[in-house]
Amino acid sequence: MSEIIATYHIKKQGDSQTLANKIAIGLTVGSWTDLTLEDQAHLKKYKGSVVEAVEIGENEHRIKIAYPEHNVTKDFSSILTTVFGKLSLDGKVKLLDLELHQDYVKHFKGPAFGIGGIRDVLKVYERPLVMSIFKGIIGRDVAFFKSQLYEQALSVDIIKDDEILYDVPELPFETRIQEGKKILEQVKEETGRNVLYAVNLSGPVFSLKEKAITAQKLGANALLFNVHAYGLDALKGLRELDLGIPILAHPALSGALCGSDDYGLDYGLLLSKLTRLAGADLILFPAPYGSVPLSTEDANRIVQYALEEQPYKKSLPVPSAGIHPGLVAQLIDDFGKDIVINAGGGVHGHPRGTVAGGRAFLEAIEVYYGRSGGQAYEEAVKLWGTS
Ligand code: 1AE
Repeated sequence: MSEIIATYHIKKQGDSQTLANKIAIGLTVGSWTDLTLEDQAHLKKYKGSVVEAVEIGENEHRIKIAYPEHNVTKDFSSILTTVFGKLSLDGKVKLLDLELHQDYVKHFKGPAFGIGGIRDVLKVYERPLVMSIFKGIIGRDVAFFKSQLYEQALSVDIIKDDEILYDVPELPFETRIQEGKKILEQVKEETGRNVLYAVNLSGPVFSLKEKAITAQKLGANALLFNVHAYGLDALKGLRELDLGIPILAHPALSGALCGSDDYGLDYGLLLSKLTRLAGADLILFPAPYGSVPLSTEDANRIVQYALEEQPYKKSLPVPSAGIHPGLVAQLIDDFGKDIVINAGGGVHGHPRGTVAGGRAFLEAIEVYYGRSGGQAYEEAVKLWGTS
């Protein structure tokens, strides 16, 4: 019988084993000793069991529970409701990890492209990729959108919508895709480079599949998705459409779900392990030294889960938030070559504007690999420094 093993950190008065037994029984068969022998025999295979119950401090416990896999269905909502539904409301309990059996995991597709697929589209293999973000786009018109997209596309590999830009009358989703496609074709003609533009897939949850299909028909070549505002199963559903378009998972809202030491889920678990399984090709997360820093441990775990060997493809980790060219060396040192370096203000805030801002990141990568940089990088370092 395969099992889902959940690891918790719990701050609560009481003995670890008693707390663990209560969870194992309470979140599965409900009671055990009160059952008749006949019911026990029938319900044995549905009963959770304690794998570990350790007191790690005063009123502080690490508890691992194994849940029978057939108690849940093949979706995140059932897993999370079983292992952390009511329990998440029961005081200081943090879900640190979930171990899923390979027989179960095969019901989840994981990323469609993965690292290799994204690199094949862009034809960039030997360096980290560079992504930039639309900035100051709210309230703007199509002419502004086209001009900012064109400027970004001249130097970076991927451009993402601002995650707070939805399907608004000034800049409708369909217009952004159609006009964006033309700009990217123009850039391809002028520079020979392939560039991805991730349009923000937004709106009522039950319209998402239809909108994703429309996006594909209109020629979108990437989707941005605020997965944690919608839930992991929404991402899983989009991935299962097999549209042949990479999906970028934005971390918006995840601070509320993962930010506390005592409550919620581990950042690595939610943003990376589960989001990769759900089908994200790119996983955005706040870098440890940016404007909304995560801890180094959280960031490392996110990257580790995105890149570890699994029967499904790897996701590209995307350290973000407050990133500028002076941080490129640190990012590559810390997370390696298979990352996407992502910046908004660090591109558009360059003293000579957006095109030079994107170029400064590429020059910073050149400098990292021992080749000569250039004026744009030097200007960026003068402005932002190297830490
Ligand atoms: C953690 C996601 C980062 C993001 O979406 C964003 O907009 C960053 O902007 P900058 O680079 O901090 O200006």
